[in-house]
Amino acid sequence: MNQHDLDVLDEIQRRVLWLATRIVDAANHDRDTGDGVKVGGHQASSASLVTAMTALWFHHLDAEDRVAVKPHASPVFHAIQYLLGNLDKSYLPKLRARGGLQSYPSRTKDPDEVDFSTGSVGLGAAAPLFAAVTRRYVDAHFGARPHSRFVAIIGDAELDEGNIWEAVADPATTGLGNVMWLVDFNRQSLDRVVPGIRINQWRGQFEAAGWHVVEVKYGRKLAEAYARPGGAALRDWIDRMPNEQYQSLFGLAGPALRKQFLDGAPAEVAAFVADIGDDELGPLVTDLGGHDAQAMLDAYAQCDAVTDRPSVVFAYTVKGWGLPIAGNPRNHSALLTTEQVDTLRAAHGLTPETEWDRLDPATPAGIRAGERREALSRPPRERALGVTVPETTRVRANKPVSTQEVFGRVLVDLARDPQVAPYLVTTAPDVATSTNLAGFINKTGVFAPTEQRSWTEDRMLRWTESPAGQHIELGISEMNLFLLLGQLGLSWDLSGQPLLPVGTVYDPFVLRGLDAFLYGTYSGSRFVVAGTPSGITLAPEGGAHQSTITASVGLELPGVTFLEPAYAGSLDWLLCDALGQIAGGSAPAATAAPAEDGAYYFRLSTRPIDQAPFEAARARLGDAVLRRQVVAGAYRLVDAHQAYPDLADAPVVQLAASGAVLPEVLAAAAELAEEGVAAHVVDVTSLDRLYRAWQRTLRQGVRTATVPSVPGALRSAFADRVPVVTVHDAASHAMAWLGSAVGAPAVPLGVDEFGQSGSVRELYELHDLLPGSIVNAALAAIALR
Ligand SMILES: Cc1ncc(C[n+]2csc(CCOP(=O)(O)OP(=O)(O)O)c2C)c(N)n1
Ligand SMILES: [Mg+2]
Repeated sequence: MNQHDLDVLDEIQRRVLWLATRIVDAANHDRDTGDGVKVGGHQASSASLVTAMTALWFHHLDAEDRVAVKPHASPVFHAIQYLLGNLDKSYLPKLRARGGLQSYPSRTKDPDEVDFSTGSVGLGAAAPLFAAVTRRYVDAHFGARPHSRFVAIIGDAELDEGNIWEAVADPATTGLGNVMWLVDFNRQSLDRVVPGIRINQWRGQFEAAGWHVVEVKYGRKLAEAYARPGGAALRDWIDRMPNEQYQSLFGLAGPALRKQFLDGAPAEVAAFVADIGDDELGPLVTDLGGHDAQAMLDAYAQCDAVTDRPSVVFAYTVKGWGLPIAGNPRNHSALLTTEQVDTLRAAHGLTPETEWDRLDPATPAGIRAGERREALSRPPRERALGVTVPETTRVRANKPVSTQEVFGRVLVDLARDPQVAPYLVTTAPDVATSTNLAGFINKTGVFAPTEQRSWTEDRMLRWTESPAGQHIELGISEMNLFLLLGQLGLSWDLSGQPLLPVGTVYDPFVLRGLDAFLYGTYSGSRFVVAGTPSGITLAPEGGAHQSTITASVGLELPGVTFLEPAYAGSLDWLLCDALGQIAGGSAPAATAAPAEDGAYYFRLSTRPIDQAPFEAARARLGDAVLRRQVVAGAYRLVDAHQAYPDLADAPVVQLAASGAVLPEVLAAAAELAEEGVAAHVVDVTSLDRLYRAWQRTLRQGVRTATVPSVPGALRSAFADRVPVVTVHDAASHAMAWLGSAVGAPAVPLGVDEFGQSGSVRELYELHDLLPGSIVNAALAAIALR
């Protein structure tokens, strides 16, 4: 790049630095929230990346490239979008305000176009890597899309997060030449100067995983000094200096800085810097490459040249670069004072009247901004898949069968549907076969970027790997599972091709990937995940494998619909419905309040259960009514009035349950009938949909100060206002609210302690889930009335 262009970039980056600093300042000093809670923001973390990000958006990036921005650099991102003309001026004073710029980049909440949400450090780093995995899959199945580079801009202390290394190490992420990670190597985290010199360790870890590593360490001034006679000693000394000592230089000037810099240095270094003036020494030894635009652009170009593996650039930067808080070990959350901001404004040649201006379009910098806006604009993407998923498959079950088995069979059947099949993609963290994806894998194969030779013949499992395969196998990392599902579910946007992603995981380990699960749903991703097997019904596996709180997680996670069917017929309907909703690509949640818009979480079991009760309900209610109720969240599996007509005047109770425990509940209802109590049995297929329906009417009542009505789904399943017993192979709390929704006392039964190994019967006994306990709970509920 010639000097003129570098000068233009420099002018732009100065404005970016100013705006990013002022955006945070305005949030804290111009707005009165009236609540005494600090607003906050990160001027130092932002300043650190100004050069690298200006070089990206104002020179390097193309329209098809996708970038994750380190959470604390969101002010830099928005300043850039503003200067490009993609963000309205009115937002600039609204960082961290309701409806304003979000504290951290948000796909779903920010007014400008964010490619990847960030905030929970580590996840934003890995997301573009999995977006690239998704792109490789899309290109192989649907034809090459326009080339994209997937970039993650991350903090150096972010590399402490384990999920980063799980992502880097997984064979599914190898060989992705269109990925670049840019590490803001400012050697500071939140609390401290990062101890020691970690770069060698990190370089080794990346290289061992097959990555291309670039270091941008020195700026032009230092590079020139190194080239002078004796400069090698200076270089050696700076390279060996611990972070703590180096960082301490930023707070010093004059002779004090020289003394600190030379503390422990060989005599040649002292001699070399002897004729460098006190005023020049500080700027020289802190002249780092991450603030040299040309050096950064060269590094980006080096990454482009390496096309067979991901790249990582370590850009040596100064946290708080260009600000009075530069390099201060306590600067992470530090804010400039109003006086410091006034001084900075004047130093940037701005006044209170001009401080929020865009670059003058008549100047070279303004012209560049206009050109870059054009160059980076891209057409809108279509979210809907535009295929119809059938309401039901041909899967039927006449003998006892588990939901996990049915799940696998439904997928196999859908894999035969010529409309739906091409878009199905499954993934699992080394549990594909033990969660029943084998049938699907046998039909569709395992995805590999190139054809792989198969060395073994197994008639039960044909593990053939090729670019045509539709299962993406991951190593044992539930974080990677949810990160990949999250990106597969955003492929309509990030790769121009909607997909129908389905993942499986042992239910207890949903918690292991929970933050990535949350990350995907907060990003607006849509996918199906099956947690299977679940609960203490996984009896012999013991307490370490038995999930208890996952039902609550599914119920409470926004952007997730939690489903726990017990029977083949209801699972078939619910799974088809979930995929159909994803295929439909309904409107964002913000615009359509009651519409479901997110992921689907099925909690399943390996316990085979008798299907006759469901078929009896089908015969009683008819397919259409039963399906509507199953999809709405609950139906009466046994209607006591019809099942026990001679108990017309008996006390009535409702037994509500989800999933694998229904056989015990049915047995309890029969026992209760013998004791002269009429018990309805309600199969709750989606606790989540019931709760949401109830919440909606309650909220409506709260907001309009009117009496809430009982929602339809609850009314049809719980027609009587009579005592309730809830039975769940999960923490008892998740269903306990049903009593108050129905308007009657409730006794919740469930699993509130860690389990142990045993038989299903033994463990149900241990946790009071056998029919006898359910009967006693029903009598207690009646007594509570
Ligand atoms: C998962 C998670 N844990 C903790 C935090 C709180 N936190 C935010 S920034 C930060 C330090 C980040 O340091 P670094 O990545 O080096 O960023 P920079 O120096 O550029 O600010 C921490 C601990 C977080 N955002 N996410
Ligand atoms: Mg840092």
